[in-house]
Amino acid sequence: MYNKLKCKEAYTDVRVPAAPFFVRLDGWRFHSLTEKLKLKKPFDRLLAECMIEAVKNIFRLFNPALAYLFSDEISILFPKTNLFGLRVEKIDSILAGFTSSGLHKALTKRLPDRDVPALSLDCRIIPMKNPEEAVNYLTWRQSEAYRNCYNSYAYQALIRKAGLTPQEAAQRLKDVKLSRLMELIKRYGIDLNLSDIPRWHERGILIHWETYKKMGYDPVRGIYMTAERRRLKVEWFLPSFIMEEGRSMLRGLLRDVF
Ligand SMILES: Nc1nc2c(ncn2[C@@H]2O[C@H](COP(=O)(O)OP(=O)(O)O)[C@@H](O)[C@H]2O)c(=O)[nH]1
Ligand SMILES: [Mg+2]
Repeated sequence: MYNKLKCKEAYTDVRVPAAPFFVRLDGWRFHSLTEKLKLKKPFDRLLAECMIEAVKNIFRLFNPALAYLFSDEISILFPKTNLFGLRVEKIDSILAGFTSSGLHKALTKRLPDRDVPALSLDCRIIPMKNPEEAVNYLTWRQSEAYRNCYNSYAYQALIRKAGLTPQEAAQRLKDVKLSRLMELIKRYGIDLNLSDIPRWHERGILIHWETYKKMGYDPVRGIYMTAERRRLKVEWFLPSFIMEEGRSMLRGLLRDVF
């Protein structure tokens, strides 16, 4: 009888065909979460810093190669690995769990006077064939970051400066092209020029390992030596991944991943 029930665990053996792969996490109903927490609109650095904190914990636990984030989404690239036997249910649920609890912990620490509600991110897996596909994936997500950025500024401009209700503003921005979003922002004059929009609002944030040399005392040999160490680097000022500078930066970071 119990064996029959075991067979009903129909998805246990669904596996990612092969690593490397990205996982992409997205905040569930973060519109309402950010409203409840009264975060700054359209961007609050505190949220980005807390997302980074949650991602750093994933690096410490599971050693991915790099992560890219903007708004409430995070893409994390795992190199050749046998993480959880590549089982989809395990990877999705455990990564979503750690990221959600890590973000909750970070927000609670940074906002001690606010009751941070329970929160969750969803999680999906995107297998990668080669470095070029990974570069294209990141370029695609960065194009979403651009879109999200201009959409958010235009939305705020329509509400604050043009007097539209949130519903009217959302309706007005449906299926609007990037160039039109920029026009709207200029027309309704947000308080800064387009060129003053902080880079990370527009292009997102990248987290990756970097190696550095550290001088240390070797007590066995009784001498000072330089040792190679690695640490996490957070890039808040990214180039565009469409341009050569951005693409060669990504190719460099992906060199040992495939
Ligand atoms: N106030 C504020 N809200 C943010 C920030 N980053 C993301 N959000 C909110 O999170 C939402 C994320 O978009 P999406 O995933 O499409 O919507 P969701 O279904 O509500 O999670 C945005 O629409 C914003 O409302 C931020 O820095 N500040
Ligand atoms: Mg979301």
